Amino acid sequence: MSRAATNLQIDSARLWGSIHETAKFGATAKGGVRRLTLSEEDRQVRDWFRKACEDAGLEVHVDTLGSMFALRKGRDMSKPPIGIGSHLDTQPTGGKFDGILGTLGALEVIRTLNDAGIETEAPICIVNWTNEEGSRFAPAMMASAAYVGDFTVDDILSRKDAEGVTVGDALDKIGYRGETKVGTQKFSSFVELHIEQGPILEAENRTIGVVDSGQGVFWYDGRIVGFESHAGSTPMPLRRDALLTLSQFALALEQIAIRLGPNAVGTIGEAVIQNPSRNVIPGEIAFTIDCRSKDADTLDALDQSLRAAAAEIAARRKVEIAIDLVWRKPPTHFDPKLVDAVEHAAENLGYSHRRITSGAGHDACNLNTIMPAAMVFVPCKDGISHNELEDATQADCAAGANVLMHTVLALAGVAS
Ligand code: HGY
Ligand code: MN
Ligand code: MN
Repeated sequence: MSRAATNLQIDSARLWGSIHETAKFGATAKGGVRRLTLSEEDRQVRDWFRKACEDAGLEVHVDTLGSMFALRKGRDMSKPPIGIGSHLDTQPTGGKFDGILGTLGALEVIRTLNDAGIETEAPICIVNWTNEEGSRFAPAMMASAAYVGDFTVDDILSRKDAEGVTVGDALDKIGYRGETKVGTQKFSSFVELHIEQGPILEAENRTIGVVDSGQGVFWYDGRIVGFESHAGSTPMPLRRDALLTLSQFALALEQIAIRLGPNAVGTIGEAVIQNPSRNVIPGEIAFTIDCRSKDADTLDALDQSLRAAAAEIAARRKVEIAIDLVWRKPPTHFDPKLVDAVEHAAENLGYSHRRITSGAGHDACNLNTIMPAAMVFVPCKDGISHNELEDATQADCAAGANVLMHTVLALAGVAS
């Protein structure tokens, strides 16, 4: 590799500026970002991103699920591109870095290669994957899951949000139902830069996480059917209270995850009483369950244990508890050669680093089922994410983008 390429560093101030410029799309009073997928705020950041890519000389195309692909030509266009990128949608209480760092870090890599006049052998393609978060429409990592064939495009287009709006309608509303068939854009490999969203790198004072694996994820939709009745005149022993049932199940889930830990977590993130009223005993509740482990057997044990707990509580309380598995993502083991390439880049750049498992799911986890994929992590403050307090340092973001860039240069090859 030429000396110029070997010593190449991204423009830290430009990356930091882009991160904070795009944070205005969906900015919240607490300093976070609320940019639900396919919302007006998502449209605004997508338009910004498209223009920034076009200004960087990239060819942008959009697929039928709204994922955006920005291609930088290589000397040898017969080679499939290296894919880089992440997502621009956020959680309702999201931050400035989750997903955004990986997408804008990828843009910064391209901007830096342009400034240096470096041409790569293979092309490079940035991706903004639609609906990584899975908050408005389930499942998470939705578009990359369809891209790898885990779901059909029609199934995904028909998914509805809490207001009954379909993915297809939401895409049309913001003008991002693209022409390109999902899966058209091929890659030789995919590398994603992301904040760790956990406390390990910061606690160990490491700059780079070389991600070699990712937790598996089970998502469930739950429904409890008890019996509405008068809050005043119904004696406690006669009640079939859906909310108290859920409370008992939630505590049981917590105990199951603790018992099966330390590589097991369980969360009930949504619970909606149907027809709520202050003086009616809740008769019906819809809720969600998110279970994770890096170990497949532990995931299965979580599944069996929570189902057994639900059955026991339902019998004791004379209610029905239905639990449907709506998404099953096995644990990820990233491509060893690609993981080595990330590690070599971090080593050569002189950054402290360590191998790490991702607690969060990522689009790279889906891509890894059909091509070599890997991830680069950087620390986030106090390990906080999916919270408006999410924060990271400019130096760490730049370090992550430098590792991404040098990993890509190693994979793509430098023509000039
Ligand atoms: O749920 C996840 O792990 C990701 O943040 N969507
Ligand atoms: Mn993310
Ligand atoms: Mn996230």
